[in-house]
Amino acid sequence: MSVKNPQTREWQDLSRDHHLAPFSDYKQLKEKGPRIITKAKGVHLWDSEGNKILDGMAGLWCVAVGYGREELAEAAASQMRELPYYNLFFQTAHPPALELARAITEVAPAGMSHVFFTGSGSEGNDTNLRMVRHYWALKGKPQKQVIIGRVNGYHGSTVAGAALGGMSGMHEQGGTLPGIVHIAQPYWFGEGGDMTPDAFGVWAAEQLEKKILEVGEDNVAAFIAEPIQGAGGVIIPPETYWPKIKEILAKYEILFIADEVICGFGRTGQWFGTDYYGLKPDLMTIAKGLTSGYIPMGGVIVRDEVAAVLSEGGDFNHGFTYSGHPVAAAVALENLRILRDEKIIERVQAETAPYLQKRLRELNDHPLVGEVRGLGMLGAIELVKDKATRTRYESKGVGMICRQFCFDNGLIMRAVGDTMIIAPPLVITCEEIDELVEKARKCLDLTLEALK
Ligand code: PXG
Repeated sequence: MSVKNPQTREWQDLSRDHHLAPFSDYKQLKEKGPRIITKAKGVHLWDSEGNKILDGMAGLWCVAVGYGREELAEAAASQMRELPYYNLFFQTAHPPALELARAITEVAPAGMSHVFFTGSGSEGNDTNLRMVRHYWALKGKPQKQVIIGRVNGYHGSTVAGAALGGMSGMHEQGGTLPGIVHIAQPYWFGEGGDMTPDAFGVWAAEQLEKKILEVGEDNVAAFIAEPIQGAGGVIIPPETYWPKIKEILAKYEILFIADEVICGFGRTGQWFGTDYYGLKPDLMTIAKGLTSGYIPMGGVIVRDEVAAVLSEGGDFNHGFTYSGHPVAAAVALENLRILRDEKIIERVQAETAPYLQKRLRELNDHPLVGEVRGLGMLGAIELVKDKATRTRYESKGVGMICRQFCFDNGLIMRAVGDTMIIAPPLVITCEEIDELVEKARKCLDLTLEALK
């Protein structure tokens, strides 16, 4: 790649010589060098070559309130001056973490009034794994160990996160653990075959019951799922799926962990994905939108019945140096204040999400598009060779071609295989949505042209 700014080359050399990047094709990265992002404001990024890019992914699904919010910088700076660090271990605490715990439970579903803090979503899911097993041990059922996840679910990149998730590429690289099993995902477009979406939704949900019976209810600790799978490709389950899962969960004595890392804090137009679907989780994993990504923080929101058992249980031998970090907590508190006071989630629900969904669906008429689906501030565009039969192009990598065109034309859209996905900042305006959809159409045109 030729560069205009000599500093770009310097940074790319640093990348090649000193940096091991997360989730990247190392060979390709070495050859091409990374794009260097240098600043951001609102929903736009700038790279070191001076290109302005609309960030259709809110960073990695996290920058809910948009870039460049002074209040968040101020919250961090003033907390650093007051108390830059202390921990929550061994019978100590500090005001930001405690006040944040209360603020989170004020927006969480009723009956979930305790929070365990972590540094990330992955650590949140590690916490879940240990917490549910500890819970059942305290209840006198230590054999309840197995956790049921889903194929193509994403729960993070620590060993427990990778193992709970259903990404084969991660399992193959040391990401498995005993006592974790997976069931089918509710991905109608890719896997529904001849079934109607509704019939497929019921079928996919029934796999949970089948698995509980196969493993034995006495051995199952929990089921973990994202209300809408994000990293798996914005997979919005058929309408029959969650009601059927709810029915099954009510029948068996197992805990339900809703991984709200992507859906939480407004992405669906409700505070949590479980609010949108009317689910009743026992534990909810949170991260990303909690701080709008300005600083790392995650956690687990815990239902009162579970918290009550834990609180009688003596030591819980688990926690992180940065659990509830005061600076992160101060930023999260301010971020929640912004979400609440500026009625950002209300605006998503009433105005911008309906507009985004309407405009995105206009892309259905494009010859390359097999399906447009979306909900709230989430969207997916399936790229296909044949719409009617949902047939993909044989040559893999149509998504990557499209993604490159997007990048080169000032739009960040992610490719999951041949599925293009978006999750813009929640503060995106209708005019910016127009910009997003127009750029997306242009890149679909360029992709189609390149395939000819
Ligand atoms: N659960 C879910 C549902 C996630 O989406 C995690 C847990 C892990 O969170 P941390 O903070 O440990 O990364 C995630 C993270 C992608 C992508 O390419 C998605 C995530 C992370 C990185 C890349 O879509 N999700």
